[in-house]
Amino acid sequence: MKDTNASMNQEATPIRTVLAFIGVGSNIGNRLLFCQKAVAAFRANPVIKVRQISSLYETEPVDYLNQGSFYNAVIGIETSFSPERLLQYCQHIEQEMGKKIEIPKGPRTLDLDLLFYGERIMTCPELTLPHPEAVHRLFVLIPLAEIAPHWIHPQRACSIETLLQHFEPDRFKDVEKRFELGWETSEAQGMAS
Ligand code: PH2
Ligand code: MG
Ligand code: MG
Repeated sequence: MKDTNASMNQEATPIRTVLAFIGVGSNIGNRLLFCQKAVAAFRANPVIKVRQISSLYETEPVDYLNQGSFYNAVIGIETSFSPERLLQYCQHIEQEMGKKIEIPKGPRTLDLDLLFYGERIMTCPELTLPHPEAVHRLFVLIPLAEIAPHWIHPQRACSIETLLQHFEPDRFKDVEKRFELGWETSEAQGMAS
């Protein structure tokens, strides 16, 4: 009896998990399908629980302008992976989808950006948290505000909703909702453009 209790207690030891947000983007080929496959790959990993999924938006390219429009979404996941291990898993999914970057910030089949890992702040050659570009990108902030409007940016010490208020109204037209939640399931396939 004693032994049983001991092993039960061990099994019940909570594993510390963190809420992380990941930006999903695609602008080559079947963009909807690549984004769907990304969500499926996160769901397939036992160390990751997908908690939130934004709508899927069609967005005008930024930074490198001579490329097609993107499909972008943000997902919220809970995981016990370290940031480095989570980044590795994101890169693994990107490779599976045939990501090849010929031009920096240029076209890609699938891009997965680690935006926030809890409140973690870090700067390494491989990974900076929070993602330094997130606050400048409406294609990140708009979907993120949909699933986590009150999330506090640990460096700006203000919410996503508040960050959005700093953008000129006419910039919002570059981020257009294409698919409501449910896009991540294969039934949405018929709607692909
Ligand atoms: N990603 C880039 C460069 N430009 N523009 C939009 N709209 N969406 C993106 O995901 C994006 C971009 C490089 O990762
Ligand atoms: Mg990116
Ligand atoms: Mg990237």
